[in-house]
Amino acid sequence: PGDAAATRPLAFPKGFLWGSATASYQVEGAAKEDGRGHSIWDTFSHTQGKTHNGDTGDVADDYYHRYRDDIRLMKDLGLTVCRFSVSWSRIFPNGTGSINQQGVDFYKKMVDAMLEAGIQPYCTLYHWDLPQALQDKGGWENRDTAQAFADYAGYVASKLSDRVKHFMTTNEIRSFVELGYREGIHAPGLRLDRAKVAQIAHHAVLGHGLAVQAIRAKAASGTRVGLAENPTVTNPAIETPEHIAAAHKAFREENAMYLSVIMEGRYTDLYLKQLGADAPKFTPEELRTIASPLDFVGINVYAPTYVRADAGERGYVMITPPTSFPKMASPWLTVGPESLYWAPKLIHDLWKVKEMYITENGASSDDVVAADGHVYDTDRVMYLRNYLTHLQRAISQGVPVKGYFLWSLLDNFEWADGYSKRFGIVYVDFATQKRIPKLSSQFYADVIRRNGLG
Ligand code: PNW
Repeated sequence: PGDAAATRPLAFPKGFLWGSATASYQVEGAAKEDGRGHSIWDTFSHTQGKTHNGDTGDVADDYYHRYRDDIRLMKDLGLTVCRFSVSWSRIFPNGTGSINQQGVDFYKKMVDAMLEAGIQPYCTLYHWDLPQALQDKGGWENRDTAQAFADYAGYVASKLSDRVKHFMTTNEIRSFVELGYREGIHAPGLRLDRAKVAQIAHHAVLGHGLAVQAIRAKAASGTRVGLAENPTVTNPAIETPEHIAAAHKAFREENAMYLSVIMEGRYTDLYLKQLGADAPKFTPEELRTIASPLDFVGINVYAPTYVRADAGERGYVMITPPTSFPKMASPWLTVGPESLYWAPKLIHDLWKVKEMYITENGASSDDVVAADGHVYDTDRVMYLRNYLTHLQRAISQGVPVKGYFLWSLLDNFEWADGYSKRFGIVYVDFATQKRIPKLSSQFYADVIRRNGLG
């Protein structure tokens, strides 16, 4: 493979990192084993009516026991990186205080298995499974949770940074704040007003910033720190200068409570004006903490939004797509492959970020096992090929994306959708735990082998 796109069409740069992503509660199972404490997702999934079919993560992919086999699957596909998350309540069963050594040992062993397979681990510290003991004290409504998170993050980094070089503080602050505390469709299942939600979002970005500082204080030198956020991706309706300018404005404003304040250390004027008396309470020092410098920015990219230029104060308006807009199996997952061009491109243009990763991208499909025992997920292959084509376009224009983590290797516990929505490139028969690589596994292995699409 050549150095960039120059030699072959649709080639990725030499050394580009190809991986997959998972999260503790979605794959591990072993919910009651080895001293793990309760998390808000245990509570939520065991509350009647909260998840599809009453599904829970009690067993999930049983990754806790099967990780060696699953890491072998990754190796066979040619993955060189893997993103996983640590379950906070395996380490601190009560959120703070006493440590559960068995939890620490599990992640050490699991990471060592990755390293032995030639796979570099990327560790997320918070992928939504808050210890229930902290929710009992208000969860992210309570500012103390931000400090508790930093203490936990620093502790994990001190224990794993001899073998893990990359840490992400949080996964998708936007999702856990809005789905968990505003819409009530994820744990802890609350429906709070916008003033409370704004304050919760502030505590969460503050937790991120405090965790960045704690990791830097406690981890081995050379440790790299970032996050995995899912910004609203504001694609220009058409790629003309006026709509592209609108897309830049929209990206900052639509992400004002999350990525923008993290990158800029200030809430945008329009955001504060729009919230008025409902704006979060904050100090200048908190804003500096929130904007602690990062070594990399990870973004999870799925559904698009579209914007057009407008003469009003904001300079843009969001477009509601027609009902005929193409979707994957999850109703929210509209297909907009150019999102994988515009998301990193807009971030690079706005904030001059030097290192980025696509920390998630993938699709749900109504997978079926065919009579011959295979799974032919041609829609997922189409989705991935098109999104990756746009990622290649961004990289070939100098946007510094260093790696791509496909969500996900295995079908897993898809939160409120339980096991009804499959995102894996490997099919899981949940009754037997049998793994069947889908057509998309062959596609991905081929992309990795050729380091490109052409
Ligand atoms: C991400 N939405 O979640 C999460 O990081 C994963 O844990 C999850 O399994 C994956 O994407 C697939 O859903 C999202 O409603 C959940 O827009 C919901 C939305 C976006 C991302």
